[in-house]
Amino acid sequence: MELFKILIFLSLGFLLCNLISCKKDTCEETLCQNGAICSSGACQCPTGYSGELCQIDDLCVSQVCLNGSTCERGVCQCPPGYSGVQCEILDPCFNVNCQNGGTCNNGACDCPVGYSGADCSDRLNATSLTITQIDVLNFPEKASNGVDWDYLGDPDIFISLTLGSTANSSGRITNTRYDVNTLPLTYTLNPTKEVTSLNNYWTIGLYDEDGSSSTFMGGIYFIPYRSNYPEKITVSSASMGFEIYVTWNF
Ligand SMILES: [Ca+2]
Repeated sequence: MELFKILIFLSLGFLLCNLISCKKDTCEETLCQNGAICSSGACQCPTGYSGELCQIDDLCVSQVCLNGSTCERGVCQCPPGYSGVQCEILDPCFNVNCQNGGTCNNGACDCPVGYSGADCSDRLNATSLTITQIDVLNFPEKASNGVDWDYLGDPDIFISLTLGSTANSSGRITNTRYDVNTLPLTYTLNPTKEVTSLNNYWTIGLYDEDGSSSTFMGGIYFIPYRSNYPEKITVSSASMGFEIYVTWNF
């Protein structure tokens, strides 16, 4: 019974083979390239290719490709880091890995403030900062007793900065801006103010200039150095706000 089944299978196979043609294909062993079609054992090359297997890219015959690049349709395919018609240009920043937000410029790292070294991996410690500008973002509309700062008009504002957690008008660092009612108020410091003791409290205070005396409008204490070296330090409370523009000194 089993033998009979095998015979049936073999017969069917022979029949199918004759119907479809089991003649050896002369193209079976021919590995035409670049999309060429094999006909009677010969590769029929598409336009622009030649050679027995159509392996020759005609546009690449006279094209020189350097630095391990390969030619395709007359164009050099450059390896990473290379460019140019012949891949002759090496990007000086290829494989240059600048750390901590540094950027590569012609092969060298430009480091952000607070970092140095060839790859910006060296952390620097600031010894001081220099305040160049202070923007007053907001100030109390009225005094704590609900009265306007000045009987006539708006307050005449100057800024103080003192070491410690208490404001003092003796630490005045700006001129007075009179009758101020528009925000923000920009004070350019001339001279600039250098601040050391970067891990201690400093207090920025606002005063209303009133002739021989001045009225304290409010103040906020803060620690200049936290964990990075920003271009401006923002200090704010519910009723006051400052943006302090600084440069860090190392
Ligand atoms: Ca005043």
